[in-house]
Order: sequence, then C-alpha cells, then structure tokens
Amino acid sequence: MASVDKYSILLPTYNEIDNLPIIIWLIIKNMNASGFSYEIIIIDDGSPDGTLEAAQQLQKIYGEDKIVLKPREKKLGLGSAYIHGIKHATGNFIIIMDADLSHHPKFIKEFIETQKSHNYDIVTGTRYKGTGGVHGWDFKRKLISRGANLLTQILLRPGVSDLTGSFRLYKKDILEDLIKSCVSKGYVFQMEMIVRARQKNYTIGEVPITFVDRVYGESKLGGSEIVQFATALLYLFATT
Ligand SMILES: Nc1nc2c(ncn2[C@@H]2O[C@H](COP(=O)(O)OP(=O)(O)OP(=O)(O)O)[C@@H](O)[C@H]2O)c(=O)[nH]1
Ligand SMILES: [Mg+2]
Repeated sequence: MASVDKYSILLPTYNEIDNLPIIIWLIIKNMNASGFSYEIIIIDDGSPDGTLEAAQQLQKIYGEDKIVLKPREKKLGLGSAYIHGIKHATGNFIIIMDADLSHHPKFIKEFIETQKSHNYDIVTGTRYKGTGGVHGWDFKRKLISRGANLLTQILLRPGVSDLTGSFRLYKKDILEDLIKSCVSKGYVFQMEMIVRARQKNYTIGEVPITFVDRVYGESKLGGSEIVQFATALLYLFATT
C-alpha cells in the first residue's frame, strides 16, 4: 500500500536569491528520487534582493503543487515565519530547514526513514554525533555553538546532542503544540522546542548531518542572539 504521508518542507528566506534556485533543485531532485509525497512552502519576508521574484520563476518551472508561496510584507523573524508556513501546510509532517545551503536536502530521506522506524514525534539533524559535523565555521563560531549546546546539556539535560540546529522533521500536530508552549523568539527558539518536547515526553530521533557554512549572502548571528540565548537558557532552567 502506498504511504499516505505528506511532507511540507518550510523554507524561510531573507535575501537568498543566490541560494534559492539551487536548494529548490536539490530538494526536488532528492524528494522525487525517494518517492515521498511533498510540497515546498517558501516564506519570504520582503527580501530586497528579489528572492520572491526568483521563487515565482521557480514555481512556474516546478508547478504550484510542488512550490507554494506564502510571502509576508517585511522581515518579521524566523519563528513567526514557521508559524505562518505551518498554517498553510497540507502535509501531516513538517520539515524545517534553512534555505542557505547549510542543510543538504540529501539528508531528508534519512529523516523520514528514521521517523518511520520508531514512529518518532520529532527527528532532528545533529552536527554533534556520529558522522555529523560542521564545515566552514571559524573557531569563535564553533566555540559559541558548542558552548551553547554544552551549557544547555548541563543545565537542562535534554538528552539530545544538537539543540540549536534548525534542520528537523516534526509530526504536524506535535509541532503546533510545541510552538504554543514556546516563549522565546529568535535563534534560541530551536533549543526551547527540544526542551519542551522532552518535558512533554515526545520522542526524538537524531540523524547526523554535515552542516556547511553559507557561501552566498550574509549571516544574521550577532551578539544580541548570544545574550538572548543565555537569558532564555536561564529562564528555562529556573522554570522547568
Ligand atoms: N522569512 C524569513 N526568513 C528568515 C528570516 N531570518 C532568517 N531567515 C532565513 O532563515 C534561514 C536561517 O537564517 P540564517 O541567516 O542562515 O541563520 P543562521 O543559519 O543561523 O546563520 P548564517 O548561516 O551564518 O547566516 C535562512 O534560510 C534565512 O534566509 C526572517 O526574518 N524571515
Ligand atoms: Mg544559515
């Protein structure tokens, strides 16, 4: 019997005009090869570089059933971009990933197979286990990421090796439930999602991924993100 599962892949974009055609091509190539039913939802936040226009061209090439456009007027942040995307998702599973080619779509098949093998509620990519890794980051960035993960492990013991990554697969209803209970915005949101999932006894699988630093476009990680992360971590430590 054919699987009735459908995967809605959410791609939030802000100034990703150089990356979008490549990531879309790779997703479609990989998903078609693995035979799973899917759609790609692009949430562009008024990118000044013309990402939305590129997305419209791609929709013409690949079809409206494969590429769904749900743009917003201006840059409203990553967390709310996911919420916006989920509202329009028709799949029973949601996959979130970055559009900057840091996350390779070839891993999606493994996410899906891992989910199916244990009926996991969540499957998260991990850079810190097995064959996982990070390429192209300088020492400072590696230290920040490792430090954030280590500190969270010590304080909250979530038992998942990569808490700050954003390449994940969720059962749709579980993701909706988790989003409702999360208070943080910005990058720390990914960490809080896993911590809350553990509290609620949701099951989490892990797939080692190689993360490659973006080649095109600009990074948005700044000092304020680090402060936000530390604040949220302490909040969760105090309240959970
Ligand atoms: N819709 C939307 N997408 C965003 C926003 N901020 C970032 N993105 C997208 O979210 C994904 C992750 O953002 P990145 O800037 O790559 O963040 P990062 O991966 O932590 O950092 P770098 O790769 O170093 O830039 C990318 O696809 C961005 O284009 C936003 O406010 N709105
Ligand atoms: Mg990135």
